[in-house]
Amino acid sequence: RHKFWETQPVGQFKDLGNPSLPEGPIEPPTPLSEVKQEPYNLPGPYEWITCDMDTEEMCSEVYSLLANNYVEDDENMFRFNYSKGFLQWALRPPGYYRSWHIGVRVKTSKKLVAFITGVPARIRAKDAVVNMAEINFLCVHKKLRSKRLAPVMIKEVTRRVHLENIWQAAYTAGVVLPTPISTCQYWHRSLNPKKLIDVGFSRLGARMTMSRTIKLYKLPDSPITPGFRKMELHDVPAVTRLLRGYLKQFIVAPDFDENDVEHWLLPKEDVVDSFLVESSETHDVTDFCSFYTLPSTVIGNQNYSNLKAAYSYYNVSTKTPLLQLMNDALIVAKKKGYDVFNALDVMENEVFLKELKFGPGDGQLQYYLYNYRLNQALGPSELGLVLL
Ligand code: NHW
Ligand code: EN5
Repeated sequence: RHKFWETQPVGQFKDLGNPSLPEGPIEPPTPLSEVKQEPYNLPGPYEWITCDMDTEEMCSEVYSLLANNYVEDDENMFRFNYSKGFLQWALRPPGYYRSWHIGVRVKTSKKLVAFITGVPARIRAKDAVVNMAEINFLCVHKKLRSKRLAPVMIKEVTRRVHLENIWQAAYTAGVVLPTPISTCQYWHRSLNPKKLIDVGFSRLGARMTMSRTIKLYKLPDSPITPGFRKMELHDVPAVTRLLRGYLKQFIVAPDFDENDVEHWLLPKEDVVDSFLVESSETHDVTDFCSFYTLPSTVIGNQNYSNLKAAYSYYNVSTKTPLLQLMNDALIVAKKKGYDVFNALDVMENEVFLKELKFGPGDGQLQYYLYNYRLNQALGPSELGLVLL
């Protein structure tokens, strides 16, 4: 069934629920001198390139490939439209390797036709903090699908990760492969219900009129919680402490230090938004919430071409109830012009989803580890990791 994935060091379906297999690395590292020194062979017309995401030209080429060929929903109505600024942010975290930003071009025309990336991350699984690659943005041009290019892309990124002496990876996908560590559900909270219905993202509920629907999703003009404000550079140490303390409870979670928090959570316009609650008495940071911006192209609509979506990222509540904190996140997202606020059922998100009028989407997200076995699948609430 999975001619490629059956050859890879990942949990196999036949081994599901076999407790005799040890947790941890599936295969040991090999000496670096034994890692293949040359790139894998591509079909004749194509060549590998390393993408320099510092340059505007390269960023634009990658942006266009993804905008036209990346992930769509199951009815092909929407396609992710990651912005250039988002791609630069996602691909250049602390300690990133340029060699992990991999493109495939047509030799003759130089046209970019495929892409895959990795970025380094420390991820804790149970008690072990493991150096991993987070793999994302795997994309093959629509006209080159089903030619088994994806396995070559995956083997090449694996080789380049190995060359940095890293032997594990984490990735998510909408499709089921051997074998998920967890299956998560997407939930959606309408902020601009009229537009969402007009573009076919959502439907008018049974026994609902447009005006009742608009009223149902109405939100206040500004956040409710006293001391709720945008995160600033000087907050990095306090947010790092808060987040590290919070993420300890999950079975799989990133191990963020201050550099990571500065990169991944300091607000960046139209890329990532972060807010915190500062106590008026102690000036302590007691609560934190964040979301990233990922618009989608609306594929065949007369009236609209884009959907502006916020995706729940990392949230921590110690004093403000999570429900109230996330309601404030919805309020600021609405105020900033987002059409919809999306979230997965990871971490403690279950406690606010239904209450804050999120509804389940038609999409799921599977989480995977490469070359690392966990003995049983995790519930979404045991996951403390959000990939972009
Ligand atoms: S998930 C988003 C993936 N991208 C898209 O869905 C964009 C639209 N689709 C495409 O561009 C986030 C193509 O359909 C792609 C497949 C390129 C997806 N992950 O070339 P063939 C990520 O980026 C397997 C992994 O003929 P294609 C995460 C499939 O099961 N494998 O197909 C990426 C089959 O193998 P099998 C996937 O449609 C994680 C083989 O590819 C997959 O022309 C990557 C068919 O290849 C997916 N999303 O191209 C893994 N989709 O065994 C990283 C299909 O079943 C692993 N396949 O025969 C770790 C590496 C690092 C390790 C370091 C130690
Ligand atoms: C790796 N970083 O299917 C990412 N999205 O539900 C790659 N559905 O937006 C993996 N089909 O349910 C990506 N509206 C996997 C996800 C791929 C994209 C995807 C789903 C997630 C989605 C929308 C639109 C469906 C359009 C028709 C959806 C219903 C919203 C409704 C709002 C009101 C309350 C009930 C729900």
